[in-house]
Amino acid sequence: MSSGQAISPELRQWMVAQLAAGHSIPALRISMREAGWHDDVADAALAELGPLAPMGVAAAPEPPRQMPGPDLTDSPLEVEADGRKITILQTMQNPRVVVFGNLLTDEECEGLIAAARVRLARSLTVETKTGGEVLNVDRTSDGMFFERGENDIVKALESRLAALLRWPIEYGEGLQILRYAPGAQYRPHYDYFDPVEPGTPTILKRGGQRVATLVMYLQSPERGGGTTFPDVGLEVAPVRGTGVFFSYDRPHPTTKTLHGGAPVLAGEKWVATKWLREREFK
Ligand code: PD2
Ligand code: ZN
Repeated sequence: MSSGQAISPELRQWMVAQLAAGHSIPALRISMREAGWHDDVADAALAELGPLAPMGVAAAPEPPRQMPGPDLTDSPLEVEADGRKITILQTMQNPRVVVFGNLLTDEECEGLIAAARVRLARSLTVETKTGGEVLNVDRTSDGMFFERGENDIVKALESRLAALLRWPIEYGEGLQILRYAPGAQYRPHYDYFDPVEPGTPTILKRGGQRVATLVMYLQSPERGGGTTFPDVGLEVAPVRGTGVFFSYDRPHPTTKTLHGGAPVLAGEKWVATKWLREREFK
């Protein structure tokens, strides 16, 4: 191809999603041009989609075969990961949610907070319209990211989570730390990247979709700050050392993984979030 831009599976998936959402082919071409795709790539991709294009609705993206998550066959009360006994406090099938206890020691929580505190900035989220990062009015916490394996606590925690969730360390994003002051919240959202947004194919080039989230509580607020799942009326209490895991086998609201951080009413809430991707996140 003269432009050197390849038609990736993600680009194809995004195009199918656009058509499924009722966008016309000319509208698709305009969106692709705005997202930086050359016209010859757009035309080649549309031609390749060919007879599929008019029946985009039927061509829904396939869910990945394997999903991260703990081995809960025989309903254990605890699961061992890297020699640590992690307790299973609560599970839900749809959405897939598991609440873990004894996930981190108090020292690990304090160490992560101390290392993150000096690097906090008002949180950015990935902007799916362009693939860049923007200030998000829906999230009023402060945040930062650790590199994968950046320090000993991060390394130990990542190894533990890989064992617990049976997902390679290399498929995880760097740990995100968020601090919520009183009044701060994270309005309900999905953690996957919306397939209909034009910036999504660019984001997905690095590691594919997000397929699961683990929110770990490093410091409990005095009141408020639960993690909510509005579709099912679930609220997980933000207790230090525990965490809530949820997975989504497709980037779609049918996963019921809409979730938010309720406003902190008193005290400060600190969390660490680990997002897991479909493939290696380099
Ligand atoms: O801090 C939370 O409870 C929370 C809620 C929703 C964190 C996230 N989402 C996240 O980091 O994606
Ligand atoms: Zn989230």
